[in-house]
Amino acid sequence: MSRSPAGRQPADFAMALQPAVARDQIVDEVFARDVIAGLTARPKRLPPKYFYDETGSRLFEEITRTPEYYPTRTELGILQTRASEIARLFPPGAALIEFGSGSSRKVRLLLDAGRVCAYVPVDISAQGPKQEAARLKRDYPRLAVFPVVADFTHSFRLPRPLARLPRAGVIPGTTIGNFEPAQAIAFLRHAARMLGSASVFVVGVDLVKDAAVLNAAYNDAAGITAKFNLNLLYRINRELGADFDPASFSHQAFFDPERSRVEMHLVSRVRQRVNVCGRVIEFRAAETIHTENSYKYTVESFAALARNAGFEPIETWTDPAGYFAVQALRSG
Ligand code: SAH
Ligand code: AVI
Repeated sequence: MSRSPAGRQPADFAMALQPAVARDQIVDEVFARDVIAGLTARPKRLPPKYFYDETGSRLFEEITRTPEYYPTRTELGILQTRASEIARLFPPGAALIEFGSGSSRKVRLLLDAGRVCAYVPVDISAQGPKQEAARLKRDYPRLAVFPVVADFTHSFRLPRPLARLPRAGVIPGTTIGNFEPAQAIAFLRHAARMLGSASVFVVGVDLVKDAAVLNAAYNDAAGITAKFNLNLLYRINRELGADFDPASFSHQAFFDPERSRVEMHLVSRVRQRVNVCGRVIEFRAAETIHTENSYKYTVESFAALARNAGFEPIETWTDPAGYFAVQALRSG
């Protein structure tokens, strides 16, 4: 099995915090290395962070508008009613760091509460933070916005002016669910170090629910999630010169109640060979590439995970159906 230089499993599936890497290296060498490591592993897999090129980020936004994908509108509903309560937990004049900011849509509700003087959107996708920064500066003229394009599974530098400000953090969108639980703990510890002691971290957590609801959310009738999943193959072709035939793969997503996660896969419809970075990758018919896990927690199981990472849960808000939780944690 091909391993990354650090000897770790590929990318998000086994996060290890490493020195910061430059953006162009992420796109080229690290992407190629992670793809080869994932496609030569058994079973085959690819890290979900690579979904988010320009097309993938746009498709994710489309997913959030499908009737089946409840997490976004449910979390927005919680934030709409609880934003001022949540923001009251931030120290006045705080810098708010958002991990995986995407369109920065949800954070606006927290910014509206007026406690925060600086906002740091962090995202692996270059489009999100930079485009949104201009709009945010227009809509919040007194807010300092410092967009950061970085992979938050690695350590990265915070903008210098933040050194003097108290910090708070937010990771909405159940992005935390895309980590293995052990990696979620490692990520939370890393975030705690960046935020400083006794700081508040607000986490969006998708909750365990009826399998039919979960299966529908990741298999929308319009096929947007399928396009989002298959876009990974188009991206590998475009950026790494591979020759995947995306039409010969199909989207698969299902809830595994034992592991409490939705798994996404790309299933090879036929026996085939694909050339990737000078390697020939063989697929059996029906063999899959495991592209994403999306863990679903209970309020209690997530609180236990957070405690394991040195955080104390201080408040939890849920929607009336109990589909989603926003948990405020305080670092030790
Ligand atoms: N916060 C938004 C977006 C969630 S989608 C919302 O709640 O709707 C997940 C976001 O995390 C995407 O914008 C993706 O580009 C980003 N992301 C995923 N893995 C990442 C990583 N390893 N480092 C930085 N950003 C990442
Ligand atoms: C960003 N992440 C939390 C989404 C999720 O639900 O796991 C990504 C996604 N995958 C398929 N649909 C949405």
